Formats: sequence, structure tokens, C-alpha cells
Amino acid sequence: MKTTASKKLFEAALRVMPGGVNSPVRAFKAVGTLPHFIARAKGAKLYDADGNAFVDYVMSWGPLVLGHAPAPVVKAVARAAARGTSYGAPTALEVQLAEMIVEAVPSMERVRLVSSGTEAVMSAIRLARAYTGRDAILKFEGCYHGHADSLLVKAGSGAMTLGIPDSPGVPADLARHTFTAPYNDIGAVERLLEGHRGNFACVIVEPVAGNMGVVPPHPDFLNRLRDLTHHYRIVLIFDEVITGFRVAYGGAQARYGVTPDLTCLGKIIGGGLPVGVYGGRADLMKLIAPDGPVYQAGTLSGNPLAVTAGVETLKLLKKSGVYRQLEERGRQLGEGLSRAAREAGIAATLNRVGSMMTLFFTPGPVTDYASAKKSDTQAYAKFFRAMLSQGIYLAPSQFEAAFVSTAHTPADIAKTLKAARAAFNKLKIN
Ligand code: KE4
Repeated sequence: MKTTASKKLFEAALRVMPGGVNSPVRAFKAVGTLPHFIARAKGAKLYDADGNAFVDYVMSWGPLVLGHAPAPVVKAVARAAARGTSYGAPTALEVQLAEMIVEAVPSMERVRLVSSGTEAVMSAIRLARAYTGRDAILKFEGCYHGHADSLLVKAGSGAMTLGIPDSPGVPADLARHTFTAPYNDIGAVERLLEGHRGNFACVIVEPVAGNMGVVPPHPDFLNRLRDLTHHYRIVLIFDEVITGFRVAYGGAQARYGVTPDLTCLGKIIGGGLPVGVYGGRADLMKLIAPDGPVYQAGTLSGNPLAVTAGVETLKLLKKSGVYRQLEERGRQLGEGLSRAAREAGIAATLNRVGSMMTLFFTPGPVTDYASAKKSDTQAYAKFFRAMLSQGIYLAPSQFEAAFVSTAHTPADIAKTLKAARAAFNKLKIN
């Protein structure tokens, strides 16, 4: 596979950007090869600077549930750009996106648009602390909620991939307010909340974990979290930056029937442009400036281009049959990968919820950070490289999700499974 252009671009990038990238996991450090620089994308395909084509399962880490550059979204964004790219003033478009989100997501009575998932989560945490007057927050090991200081404690995603889940630069005095518990361990949560009665402002959880790889909630986990946070009068925050509009049109809270107090969204609601959202109970959101004293602001919040992409994306997702198709494609890929690993005698565990999944190179089960960490990351790296050489672009980390979109065809899935069978056989030989 020709990689001359990507190599040259990476050398240039390394001279001016840390690691040559603008987000760490893109540097391919965990998979022992150099990153491919992407020139364009359409549907389920990526095309790199050397002209190589790939079936893409990163999908920009989740936003592109409709595939790359869906025509209606591109057309609408182009039209919006011609009307001006940002006004720093309210627009009808923001109202439209906010109304669509309030209508879709059970917990969200009021919303505030921001420009990233990190911003959404840090604002929701500030709001929970202001509402309760307390400082402590509880997150789960292996969950990633963006790179705000308070949340870089036993964080997942790139922090877990690079082995820096507790980043330097976070003041100890701040980190001490962040407590962690193993995902799916409701007993540990109960002991922490009981042991620190009156200290906790909120519990924040990925209702389906996506940042230690995909880890579904145990059947009663989310319900019990809801009961406990009600009992101790603690704000329950669902970080649905990945799961929002991914696992159902109303997100994981609609799929599992558990309603948090606050929800954070990102990725899909921007249709590939920068949008984050936090929102929830009206009595909490009324504390947000300028209604209330909790300050949060953003130059490009509600930006007309990004909001246009979001509105057009949600309009297409509302069409009937979309989530049935995502479920079906996800099932075909997940079951096919499981079968191929089993037939090759490779110890692997496939965790999947709808169109998001992870193949862990461990016998499993994978139910939390500790069991995810048992995965053979070298085997994953070999699998990744064998798939990449066959034109399949997976997440460059064992601890991320693969995403199927409505643009992935049965032929893409068949090509992927054929490549996986060859990759597993290669693993067996080496
Ligand atoms: P952003 O600030 O990257 O928009 O969102 C942060 C975030 C918050 N919450 C969850 C559940 C998330 O998954 C994320 C970001 N996800 C990672 C990938 N798992 C983004 C990819 C990257 O960091 O390059």
C-alpha cells in the first residue's frame, strides 16, 4: 500500500504540532504504524492522501451516523455558509435544533448549545455543583467525558490508550473532588455515596460505555444509579455524547427507559460539525446565565453552519426504519466478527449495542475497565494493521468503539468479514 504522501505530511505535521495531530488517538501510537492523512470521504469510504480507499468504522469517532458527506447535509451547509458563517446573535436555526432535541430526549426540558462534548460536560458538572452546593463528583473508571480537569481521572479513550488516565497538570486540590467506581458495580457506588453523605454533587456516567471499548450497562445498573441518586439527592448526568441519537433517536435513556437529571450530547447532533449540548430539568437549567448565576458562554455556540448540519442530520434520522437498519448492519458485523474469531480459534469478546461495538482480544467477559484492560493490545494492533492493509479502517486503539452508519452496505460488511478472516489467520500464524 502506497503511503508516501501520508509519510511526508506526517513529517511536516510533526514539525509544527505535538505528535503531528490535533487529537492524540489519531497518531496511531497504540497500533504500531503511521497515521494515514485523509484527503476526502463519501458514504462509508475514506480516501487517503495516497489515493488508498478504506471502509471506515471510525466515522470521525461517532458523529457520522449517516456516513460521510450525506448530500442533503452538504447542500444545506453550503447554502447556510453563503448566508454568513457566524453572527454571534440568536437565530431561528438554534431554536429549531433545540426544539428537536427537547422533543427527542426524555430528560431534556431546556438545552444550551456549545461547541464540543468537553464543553457540554464541564458545564453540566459546574451546574450540578452550583445546584447542590457540593463539590464531589463520581465518575466510572474507563469512562471518558472530554478533557476538562475534573474528569481526567481514570479516564478512558485516548488517555487510556496512551496509559495516562490521570493526566499531569490537574491540580491535586481539584482531582481530590473526583471519585471513581468500577463501571457496572452498583455496590461500590452505594458504599461511596453512603460514606460521603452530603458531599456529592453528581454522578456522571456513559449509559453505554464507549471509551474503554464498548461496555453495555448491566440490566439494572442504570435504574439503580437513578434510585441511589434520587435517594441521596444527587444530580444524575448521562454523558450521551456517543450514545445520543446513536443507540436510539432519544439516546440510551430512551433505549433503557431511565431518565437522568442532566444529559450531555455531542458528535451526531452536529452532523460532523462542532456542536455540543447540555440540558435537562428546567429547574436546574434556570440557574444558567443569563437567567441565573451559573456562568457559561461561547463565541461560536449555536453556530449557524454547525446547527444546520445538526438539524439536517436529525431530520434524516427521524425517518422511519433508520434505527432498524443500523441495528441490522451492526448485528451482521458483530456476529460476523465473533464467528470469524471463533472459527480461527482467537480468544475474543464482541460487545455491541446497536451500531456501536468493540472486539476485545480477551476471552472476556468485558464488563468494566479492569476486564477491558486484560485485552491483548498487541494482538489488537496486529489485527488493526492486517485490516488496514486490506482497506478496512478500524479505531487505532483497542479501547474505542467501531461505528456502523446507514451508508455501510452489505457489500462493505462482507468485505470487512472477509478481511477479518484473513487477519485472524495471520494472527494465528504469527
Ligand atoms: P469532544 O470534546 O471530543 O467533542 O467530546 C468529549 C467526549 C465526551 N464524552 C464522551 C462519552 C466522549 O466519547 C467524548 C469524546 N470521544 C472521543 C473518542 N472516544 C473523541 C475522539 C478524540 O478524542 O479524538
